[in-house]
Order: sequence, then structure tokens, then C-alpha cells
Amino acid sequence: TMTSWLWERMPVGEHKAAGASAEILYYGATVISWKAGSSTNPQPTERLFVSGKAALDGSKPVRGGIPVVFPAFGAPTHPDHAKLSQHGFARNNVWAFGATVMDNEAGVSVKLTLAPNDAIKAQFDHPFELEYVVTLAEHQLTTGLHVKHTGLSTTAPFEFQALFHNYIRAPANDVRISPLAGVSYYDKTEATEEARAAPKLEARAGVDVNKFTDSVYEDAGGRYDVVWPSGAIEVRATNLKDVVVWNPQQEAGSKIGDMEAGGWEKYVCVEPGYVRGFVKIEPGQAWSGQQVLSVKV
Ligand code: TA6
Repeated sequence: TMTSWLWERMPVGEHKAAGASAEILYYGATVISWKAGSSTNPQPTERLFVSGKAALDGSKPVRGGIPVVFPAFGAPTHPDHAKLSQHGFARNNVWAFGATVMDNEAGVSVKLTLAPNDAIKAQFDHPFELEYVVTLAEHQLTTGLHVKHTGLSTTAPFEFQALFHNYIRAPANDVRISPLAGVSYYDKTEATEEARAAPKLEARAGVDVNKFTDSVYEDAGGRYDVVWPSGAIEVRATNLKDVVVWNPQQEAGSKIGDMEAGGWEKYVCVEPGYVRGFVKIEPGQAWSGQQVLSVKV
């Protein structure tokens, strides 16, 4: 039936050289599994966290994996985004399979597409097409979002934000994220709107998430090491100037309905994006943002 096709999972495929694998849900084009080894620990293991209480039937955005955030990050702030839901519509719509872009010893790459449907048009009435390319190599996963303004030259430009909401599997109380020292951020855990908007300067060489953390770093450099005693993942971003570090700990995690008990101890979100300000795109123009996740240990 249509529903089962829409929800079916599409394994990106076993990478021939090393048994790495990834799995993408058409719903939200959400990567829900990425198994890979490293040169030091070649046995492929799961690198992403998906809550045991996550909905995988398309009933709500997946609590984990790599949700795609577009065209707005968080609660919408742009006047043209007033009808959008939190984190936009890319993560709660069903994408279509576009093409297998590559399938060889270097890796497997697939493209998914999303074009406006009635539900999207009702909240964001602009002509666009999204292409999302996910590439699996031996120790790396790449995700790239391509935004095209498909309108005629007489149509209006539109503005958007974009972010990859990576739930990286790691012991939250032992992980450190660097280099962020000297980078300006705002702290969404502050109690008042005024305090949340106040810029802070990161003083720590390695950022920890031992307490409830929800930090939006601006112009953060584009390369981040997520390190813990037994592992390391590198995040490299292109055209995504900002990065969000989030872990709710029990304080906020216990209030998240689809968060498994203690789930907050098992991941850190390190989310490259363009979320401070907006990208403006004119008719006929295209924009793309990409990340490479590499297993270092
Ligand atoms: O990326 C961090 C964040 O914006 C947090 O504020 C928290 O809301 C998280 O995203 C999860 O949002 P969600 O809508 O998926 O519950």
C-alpha cells in the first residue's frame, strides 16, 4: 500500500570494502543508522543514537539519527516562517527516492528529493526543490542538502535556515567538543528571553555537556572533534557557518515524550547549520550545505 511504501526504510547499502552501512527513512530523509569502524577499530558499530521510544512510522519526527532541519531552526522567527513548525517541514515530510549517485569501492551515494506538497505550500508558499545526498564510505558518512529556487525570474526570493541535527552516539558525561574556545554563542538554557539572547564567549578548550546544554555557536569554524575516552568522531561542515551543541540531561530529557529513560546519557547533538541569520535565495539560484562525519577512533 502507499503507506507502507512511504514508510519503508531504504538501506543505503552495505559498503563493499568494510561492511559499513547506513539506513535512511524516507520520512524526513532521516538517517536512522550509520554503522562504521575506524582504522584502529575496524568492526563496524552504530555511530548514531535513536531513542527506543522514537516514532519510525512517520507519525512524528524521529527522536534521533540525523533529522534534516529546513527552512527554519527551532521556533520560527522570520516573518515569512510564521506558519512553520519547530525545525521546519523537511524532517516531517516523506521524501522521494531520486537516484543512486554512486556505487563503487569508494562508496555508496543516494539522492532523495522533496518538492512542495499541499501541506508544505500551506505553510511555506515558495517554488523550491530540495535534494539530499547521503554518501557512505568506509569510515565516513556525508550528507549534503541542495536547495533550488525553481521559480521564474518574476517570483520573490525566499529566506531559510538549514541544519543537520546529528544525534552522535557517545557517553554524554565523558564527551568533549572542540575547538570552540573563543567562539560566540547564545545559551538557550537561560531562564529569560533576554538572557537567552545575550551573547557569551566560549572559554573552554573542550566543551562538555555534563549539565543541560543548548548552545548555538556562530561562525564556529566548520570542523569539530567529538571525543570521549574510547572514541572520536570528526564533523566537517561546508557552507554551514554555525554549530549547535545540545544535550538535555535529565533536567530537560525527562520531559521529552519520546526520549527513552536515560537516553540523554547516550548521545550528544553536534549540529552544523546556517542558523544565525538567514540564507536568501533568488529565483533560479541554488544553495548547498554539506557535512562529513568521520570515525577517527
Ligand atoms: O538543536 C537543539 C534544539 O533546538 C533544542 O532546543 C531542542 O528543542 C532540540 O533541538 C530538539 O528539538 P525537537 O523539536 O526535536 O524536540
